[in-house]
Amino acid sequence: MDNLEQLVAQATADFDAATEPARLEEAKARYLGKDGSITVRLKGLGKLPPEEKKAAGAAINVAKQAVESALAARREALKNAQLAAQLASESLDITLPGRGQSRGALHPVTRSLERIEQLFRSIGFEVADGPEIEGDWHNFTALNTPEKHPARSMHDTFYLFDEQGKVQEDVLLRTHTSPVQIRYMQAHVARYQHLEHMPEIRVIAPGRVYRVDSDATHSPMFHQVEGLWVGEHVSFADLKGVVADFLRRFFESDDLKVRFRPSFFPFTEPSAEIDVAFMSGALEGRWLEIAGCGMVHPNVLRFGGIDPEKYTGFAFGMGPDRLTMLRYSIPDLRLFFEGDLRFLAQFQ
Ligand code: 2U9
Repeated sequence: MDNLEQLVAQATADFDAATEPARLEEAKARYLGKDGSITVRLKGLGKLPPEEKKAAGAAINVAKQAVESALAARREALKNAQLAAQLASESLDITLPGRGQSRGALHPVTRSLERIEQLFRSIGFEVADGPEIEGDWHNFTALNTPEKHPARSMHDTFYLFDEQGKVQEDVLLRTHTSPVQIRYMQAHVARYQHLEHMPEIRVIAPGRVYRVDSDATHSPMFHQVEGLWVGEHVSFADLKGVVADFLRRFFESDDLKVRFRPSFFPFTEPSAEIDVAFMSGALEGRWLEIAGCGMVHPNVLRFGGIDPEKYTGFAFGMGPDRLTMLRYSIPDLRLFFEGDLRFLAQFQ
């Protein structure tokens, strides 16, 4: 390849044919490397007669510069092509729709509890709460539950262990929310006992309660809402009116049938179970047990610091878990407490 112009053209063609940097460097070596054709020519200058050296050297250097700039241009082109390929493969399509933010929702039992609280607040009740770890006195004694009552046994109630791992006989997980009302009565009396006419007590106590029990309709932890109304002339008729009105509003059913069936609880006398019957829907015409109630037992009023000769009161208790099951036709109570989003997401 004597002709330098040809050599430059060939080098440029070789460089352009290299599609990867490694191939390009190999091509470079053939021209500019230790034994490359440009280098060999420069080395050969020494053998030329002095009068030819200058012109030949200048011509080779022009060719060398042309090869070097062709090489630099190709290096730049390969680098740009590689960057373009990388950008294309790593690019984000910002026109894709986003994955969206899924919305949380309240637990169905929480929705029922909020609804119950709102309905009772609307007729002048306060909402109270208290500890879930209770003492034997507040949970049982003050509620007129006899010493040997089965509810007090380890079979029915969760007792707490002390630091030595021994069962503490008087520390337990509350089995109902009634201790809240006992505490409420005591605080109310302490606040108003100097008055000739103590203001009425109207309070509901919603919250978690615990019993040793587990099947499709019983969970070891469940919810209760208990209500208490104490005043100078509170009667069973008031109890029937408040409870029936609440149930009709809760189930949004004006023609809901409500009946009171005589029963027994240690903390109320007389006592009744409350049944409802829907006039439409899947459960139409069937009586369902839904709550319990009664006039507060004089002993319980006394434990709360209230004179049963002067005051009477009614109380009721219901299970919002069960009310929620009925409202949404849910067959198994345990679904509420397993945290399965496929179940919970249905109540948005
Ligand atoms: C005080 C005095 C009396 C609350 C009452 C019931 C009847 C009752 C059940 C309903 C469904 C428990 O969750 S459940 O299984 N409750 O039948 N509860 S009277 O009586 C009280 C409460 C507090 C100071």
